[in-house]
Amino acid sequence: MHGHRHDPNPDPPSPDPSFRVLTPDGRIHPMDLAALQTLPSIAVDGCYIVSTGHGTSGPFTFQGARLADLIRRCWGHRPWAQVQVISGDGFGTTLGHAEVDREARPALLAYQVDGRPMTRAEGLVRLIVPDDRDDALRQVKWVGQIRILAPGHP
Ligand SMILES: Nc1nc2c(c(=O)[nH]1)N[C@H]1C(S)=C(S)[C@@H](COP(=O)(O)O)O[C@H]1N2
Ligand SMILES: [Mo]
Repeated sequence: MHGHRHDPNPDPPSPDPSFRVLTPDGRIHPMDLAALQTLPSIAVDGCYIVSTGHGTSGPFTFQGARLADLIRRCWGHRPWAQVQVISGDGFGTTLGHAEVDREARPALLAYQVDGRPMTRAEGLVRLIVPDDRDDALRQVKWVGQIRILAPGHP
């Protein structure tokens, strides 16, 4: 997994928006758009994609499932420490409870933008960390794998 690419990749790694969730017990939970859409849907407005190298876009209203709800669906209420969200092109980020469990403007897995379905080229399914301002480093397009790490994981 690599961090910042100053030239963000414009090309989806594959046409299929399905992804997998890996839980600390070693299980793999396949997820597709239909499964994600069975979770409660929330909309977060006033989101910007910020990058020093190539400007800012937005504001956007992103809509999708809370990452917290997806974690709960796959891992219940068992403890976890961090969650890695990695795309098919190797871009990724690590989140903790601060971004995931907040009541207002939590991290979400977006499948709509400005009230219409997001295209694959726009990042479907796209991680949105709504108030992150650090060069779009956490706005992971084309989520491919979500890895839940237990407390004490190295
Ligand atoms: N999968 C993936 N997501 C990514 C990137 C990338 O290269 N691959 N680049 C990031 C960076 S640096 C920026 S600025 C934004 C650009 O988002 P946009 O292509 O929607 O403008 O995507 C972010 N998410
Ligand atoms: Mo960027």
